[in-house]
Amino acid sequence: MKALAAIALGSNLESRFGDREANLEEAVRLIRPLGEVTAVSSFYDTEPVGFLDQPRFLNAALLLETELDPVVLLRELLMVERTMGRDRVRSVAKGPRVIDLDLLLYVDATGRDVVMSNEELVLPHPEMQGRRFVLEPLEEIAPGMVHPVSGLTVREMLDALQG
Ligand code: PH2
Ligand code: MG
Ligand code: MG
Repeated sequence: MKALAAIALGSNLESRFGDREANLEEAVRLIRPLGEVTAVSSFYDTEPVGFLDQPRFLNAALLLETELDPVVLLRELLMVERTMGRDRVRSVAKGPRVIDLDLLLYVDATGRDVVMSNEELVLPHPEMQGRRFVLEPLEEIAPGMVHPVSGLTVREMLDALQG
């Protein structure tokens, strides 16, 4: 058994690859060598959340079976962001970006849900349960995946948001 990672994707700027859709497609292409991409959600056009004065996002989620441990996987995802031209040094926090890749959930090769927190990585992603733009795409491909702290499934977390 390999580990299973749930990853969120977002884009709200054009890049040398093209529009937001082209950016998500390029990111999926660059993630493929990190393991086996077993599902990719539809792309969702979403209202910016948090920092409102920025273009609308295109959001998606994917599932990756991988042999990389969570921190190594995170570093690879950040490398994909950089390869695609994301500049974290000069950008506004939560502001416009060519590509954002967030590691949401990680189930290790023995089936254990990873819960961890250090300066490099927090798992599960601390904001996932409050974000419709994360839960809606993830629900499409992994409705029964469980948040190991709350015990809620992705579908239940989404239902709790629509309240
Ligand atoms: N990402 C943010 C802040 N706000 N809003 C939407 N709709 N989609 C995002 O991916 C997003 C956001 C910071 O990562
Ligand atoms: Mg993010
Ligand atoms: Mg991010």
